[in-house]
Amino acid sequence: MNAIYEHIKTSNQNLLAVLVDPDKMRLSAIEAFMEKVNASIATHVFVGGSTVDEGVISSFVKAVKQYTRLPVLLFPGDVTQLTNHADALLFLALISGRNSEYLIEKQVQAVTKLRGMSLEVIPTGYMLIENGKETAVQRVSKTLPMKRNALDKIVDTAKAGELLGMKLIYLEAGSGALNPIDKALIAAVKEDLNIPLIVGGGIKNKAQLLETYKAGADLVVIGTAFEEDPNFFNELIRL
Ligand code: 1GP
Repeated sequence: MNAIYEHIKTSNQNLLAVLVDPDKMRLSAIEAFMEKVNASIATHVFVGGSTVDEGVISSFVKAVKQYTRLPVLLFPGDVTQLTNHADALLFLALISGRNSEYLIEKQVQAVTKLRGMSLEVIPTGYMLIENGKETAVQRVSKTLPMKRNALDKIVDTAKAGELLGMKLIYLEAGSGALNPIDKALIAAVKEDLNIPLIVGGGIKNKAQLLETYKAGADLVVIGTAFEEDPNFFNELIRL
C-alpha cells in the first residue's frame, strides 16, 4: 500500500502541497480555506506543526478530510501528532542535524502507535537549511541548520539519505523563512538524486513557486503565504 508515494514518484506534474499548521489556523477556518485549496492547483495537503498539542492534529485532519479529496499527509513535529485519520505519514529523520532524538529516538517511539494504524509510511530525509533567521524546527529540534553555502555537504547529505533507503528528500528553509532555498542548491541536490525532492519554506508568490519547480523540485510546500493572504490562491486557480 504505497499509492501516494508512487504517485509522487511517477507523476510528471508539478506537485504542490498546502501546509495546514494548527498552530497558526483555527479549526473553524478550515472549511473556507479548503474551498480555496480545492479550486487551486494544489495536489496534496500536509498537516503538522512544530508545537501542536496532542489531539489537535486529529481534529484538523478530520476537518480537512471532510472538505477535500486531496491526499492528506502528516508532517509531524512530534510523535504525539500521529493520527490514523490521515492518508499517509512523512516519517521524518532530521538528517541535517546530529541530535539522535530526531534521527532515531522519536521514530522508535512512533512504532507502537503505527502498529495500530493503517497509514502509508513514507521514509523522508528532512534537511533544514539556513535562511537568515532562526526557525521553529531549529528551536524545537535543538539542531543547527546546514549552512546554505555548504553545497557539497548538502548534496552528500541528501544522497546519504537516499542510500539509507529514504524515499523522499525534503529541503526545508523553515516556515516563514526570509529566503527560500537557493535555486542552485535545489538543482545540485536534484541532479544527484534518484528519489523525489520536496522543497519548502519562505515561498511567497507564483514566480518563486515556478522557479522552484524549474530548479528541480518535484513537490513544493507552501504554508505561510496562504495563511497570510488567502488571495494568493487566486493566482493558482486550476484551469
Ligand atoms: C514549512 O516548508 C514548510 O515546514 C512551508 O513553509 O510556511 O514558509 O510556506 P512556509
